[in-house]
Amino acid sequence: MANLKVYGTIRSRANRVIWMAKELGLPYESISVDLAAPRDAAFLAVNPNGRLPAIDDDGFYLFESMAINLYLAKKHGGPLAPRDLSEDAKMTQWSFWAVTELEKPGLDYLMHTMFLPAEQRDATVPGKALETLKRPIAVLDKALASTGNLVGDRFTVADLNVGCFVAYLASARDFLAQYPNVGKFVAAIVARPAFKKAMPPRG
Ligand SMILES: N[C@@H](CCC(=O)N[C@@H](CS)C(=O)NCC(=O)O)C(=O)O
Repeated sequence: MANLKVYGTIRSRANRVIWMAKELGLPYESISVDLAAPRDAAFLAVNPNGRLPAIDDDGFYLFESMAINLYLAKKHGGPLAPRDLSEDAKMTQWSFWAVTELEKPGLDYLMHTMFLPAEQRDATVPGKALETLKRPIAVLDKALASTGNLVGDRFTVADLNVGCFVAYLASARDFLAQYPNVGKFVAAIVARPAFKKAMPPRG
């Protein structure tokens, strides 16, 4: 049995953590949690918020997807992990930034273009979400200009933690065309074998 238990499946924000585990080649056990049902005590001991994802890493409990991915990168090392304190700080910066700047408009876009049943979608939401995304995506475009990655010249947990919020923009072709570095970043991410295994198919 794997020592790493990931609460949540690819149909939740746990897909970011599953993507990370696959990038690192880590064996893990995926534990499905029914979000419509009352949470059981065993899961609440791991994440008292009752939200997904959370991990039980051989008795070490952690919640918040960005924190989990930073922890797994640093624990297992390799190219995805920071090499020094300044890389660590930048990876943390981009992870906080992604949640603050991208998550709300990103989810609005995703829900109303792909995930909600067609009859529940509001056709005005995706356009407003892309409007809100213009400012942070322009920042991202500039940050990617020199190496195509956010920290150093390699794919790291910073790219993964930001990439999980921008991969859905692959369908917003006209929008992405205005941000060529982000366009290349998204294309590279969705082509990664670990990403393909971890993410549910998108329209
Ligand atoms: N900031 C948290 C968000 C977690 C979150 O809201 N997860 C959703 C699933 S994608 C959830 O558990 N929703 C059920 C609920 O809020 O009760 C993270 O990134 O881990």
